[in-house]
Amino acid sequence: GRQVWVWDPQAGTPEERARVEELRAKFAESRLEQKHSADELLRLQCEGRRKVGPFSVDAARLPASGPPPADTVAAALRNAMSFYESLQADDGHWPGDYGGPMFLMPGMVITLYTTGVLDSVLSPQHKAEMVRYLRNHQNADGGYGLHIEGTSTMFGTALTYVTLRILGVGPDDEQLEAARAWMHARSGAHWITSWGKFWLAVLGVYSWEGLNPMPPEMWLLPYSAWTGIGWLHPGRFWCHCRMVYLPMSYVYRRRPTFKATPLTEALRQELYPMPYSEIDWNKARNACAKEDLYYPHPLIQDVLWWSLYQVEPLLLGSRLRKAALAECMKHIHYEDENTRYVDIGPVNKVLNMLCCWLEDPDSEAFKRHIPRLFDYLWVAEDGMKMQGYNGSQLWDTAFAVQAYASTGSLAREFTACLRAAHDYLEKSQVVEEAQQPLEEYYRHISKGAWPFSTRDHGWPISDCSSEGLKAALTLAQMDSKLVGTPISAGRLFDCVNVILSYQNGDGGWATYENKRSFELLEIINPSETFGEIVVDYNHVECSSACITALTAFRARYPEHRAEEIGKSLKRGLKYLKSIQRPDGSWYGNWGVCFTYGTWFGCTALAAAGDGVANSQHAKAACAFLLGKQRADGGWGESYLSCQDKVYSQLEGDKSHAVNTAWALLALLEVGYHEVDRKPLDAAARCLIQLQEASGDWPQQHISGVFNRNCMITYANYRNIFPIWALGEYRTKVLGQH
Ligand code: LAN
Repeated sequence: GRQVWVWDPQAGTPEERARVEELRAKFAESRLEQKHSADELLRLQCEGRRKVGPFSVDAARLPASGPPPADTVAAALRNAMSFYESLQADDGHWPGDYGGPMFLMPGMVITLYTTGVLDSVLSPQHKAEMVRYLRNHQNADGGYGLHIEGTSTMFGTALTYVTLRILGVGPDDEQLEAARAWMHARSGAHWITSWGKFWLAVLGVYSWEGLNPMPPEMWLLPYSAWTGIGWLHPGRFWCHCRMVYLPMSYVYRRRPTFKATPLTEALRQELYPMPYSEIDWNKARNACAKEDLYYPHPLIQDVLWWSLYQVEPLLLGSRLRKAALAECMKHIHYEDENTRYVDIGPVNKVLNMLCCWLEDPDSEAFKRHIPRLFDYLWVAEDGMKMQGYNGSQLWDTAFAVQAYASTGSLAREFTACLRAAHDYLEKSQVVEEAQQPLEEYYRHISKGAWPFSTRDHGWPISDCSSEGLKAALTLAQMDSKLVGTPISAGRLFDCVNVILSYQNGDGGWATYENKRSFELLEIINPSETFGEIVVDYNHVECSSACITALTAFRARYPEHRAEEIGKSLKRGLKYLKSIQRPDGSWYGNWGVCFTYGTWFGCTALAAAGDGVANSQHAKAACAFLLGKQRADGGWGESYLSCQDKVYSQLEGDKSHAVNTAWALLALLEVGYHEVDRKPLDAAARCLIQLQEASGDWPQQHISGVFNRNCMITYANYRNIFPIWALGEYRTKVLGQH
């Protein structure tokens, strides 16, 4: 599953290279209207791999109303599936763009610069592609967003600014002048969010005095809840939050001052409208541009940081400091080794690398980090970006399998593709626990789980395990001579064990671990731009995926842990119903947004036998969705839904293929076609109309989200979900099996 882009000067024919330039130029021209690359470079690379098709679909001849003819639906599906198969990698997964956030690459570039390895790690071509990317994603007002679709923020602007400067762009560059003007008009770069302050301090263009305390001594607190203070132990935080603040607090306590360079001297002048020496660092601690503020500090936080700030000088010189730093490094090395230096995400990846260097610049650990940086980089026609994870390999593969299988007899034409995907599933299941003792490192069990990306990464996740399990069970029902030998029962039992262990006391499921603390702890979230990062909360997606996986498993292995599974499902369903909103929808936490959440909600209802015929919950969900259907038969939801938590329609008259697919799937799950098939016919027609002649769907607005406020690209969704929805529509409504 590893995805690494390598520069090959000999690659491609002159015509192909001309096509690449054309794609790049097309993107650069359209960047202000269309901020997503369509991964066309990847598609270009895969041209010629297509085994069958293309199948012509004459969308123009679709009847204006009524159901799309069965042969048109079949042709659209064949076209889509044969196209998508051509993008599959040899090992069975689907590579794709997982970019979107704009605050990731700066951390990597700053780390490489301060550790002195920038030029030996990044080739001139890497740098050129990174610069291309950053240039392409500037907003019309000169600033940069938190993510590619976002309005300008200080976090995006100041970090992108310094990154471009490190990558060799001069201060007189027109784009940088505009970015500088944007910052200066808003008081200056010291109004950046706390994570931005951290990176600027590492680079030496912001003072450590201007940061709120991040004491690594937290790691020395007792963990036990009986002590009271144990509730504040970082081991209870959401793993992403814990894993980011671990290395950050290490660096913060060491307060390294890197050698000033002419560039850092220049940046001290460029970033602020006033002389550097006149900045009031104590005041800057809590300054945050209004454009960035999503989760303002509650008063109690300011009091807490103020008090800690007063004792900071004592801690800096204390004996505790040494013990705290040693404890942090112990956990950092553990994380590095257990993820084979991939690390849980893009933020702690580069932070851990920096810590290893601070500990010992010649260390083996630091060297081992370097090749794994490339796992996070991705090239598309908009340039090179740092992705939000080392890819979404397992997640996409598990969905793709279920999508293909939903097409009934058509799936049998794509068994080679399914076989390869099966192989990927088999190879990426986590079969060993992380290093023991798990409790000492606050790790949940992993044996039997599936990760989001690759086995090397290996962090277990509740819904990835569940989607992996469902995909494995789906394949086990097919002809093993065609799709490969099923994964052994023992390994599926291990997976079920993990899924059961994840269920929380209130019946819901969170992401990587159990919920270890209270929601109230969120009041110490200091990030300003991200919401709900401190605790591993329950989610409709995770809960629904676990419910449907356990249901599918029980149907296949009715004897295994029958009583436990029965109880778990009851509690799970009760929880899931309890979080349905009064309007019938569910709020989606990881996709845009109510259409995504409601699809998961409906899938879980259906697994329990709840449908429009017998369940108020299902009826309410359908009423919600139908109320949002658009004139073209589709759905189109804006990412603003995620941050505002209120349904927001996309502008324009074109619906979004991915939202439309989710809504259609949700309605089919709970059997709305038995009440009235017209809205479903219209949705299917809309999907066919949106499809391109190649079988692909266009990359429309961004579909993924995390922590309420930051968006992330799921390039594979535009293929997977329309196939899945049309597949279900074909079998359930048109009755073609
Ligand atoms: C992901 C990606 C996958 C995603 C799903 C499996 C889709 C979801 O159902 C559960 C949550 C999870 C695992 C998830 C959590 C947050 C992640 C890890 C990400 C969105 C990918 C990037 C993001 C991470 C937090 C980015 C770094 C930023 C921080 C605020 C630490």
